[in-house]
Amino acid sequence: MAIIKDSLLNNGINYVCKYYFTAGTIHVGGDLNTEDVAQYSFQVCASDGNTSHTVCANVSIDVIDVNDNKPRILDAVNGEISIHVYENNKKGTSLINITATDDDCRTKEGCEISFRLLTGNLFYILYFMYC
Ligand SMILES: [Ca+2]
Ligand SMILES: [Ca+2]
Repeated sequence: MAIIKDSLLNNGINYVCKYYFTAGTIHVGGDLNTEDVAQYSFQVCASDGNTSHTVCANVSIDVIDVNDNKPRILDAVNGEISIHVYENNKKGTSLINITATDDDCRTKEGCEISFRLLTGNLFYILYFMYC
């Protein structure tokens, strides 16, 4: 707490006013990443200078997730998936399930990852998966 004394002249009477700073602002002091730490808890205490005049409050800060990570395809090795299939497989034969995950999906329900083929028209993907 800091006290600033100031003089005011009001109708010829000189007043000495004291301004008491009674607020403190909590700021972010580092990088926040909900994938690492989703909640912080600590105490903030206020004191008037007398050691027996201290009051504290528990502070809880929830870090809200944002979609800041790319999904990862778990079946890929160095970005590639290689499979071998027989030539006589019929149309509609399932070849491989591709599994992906996303670090943003750790705490969210309903986080979905969609799949699509960027090239070719011989193969197709039937559905997308939820993580
Ligand atoms: Ca993501
Ligand atoms: Ca995130």
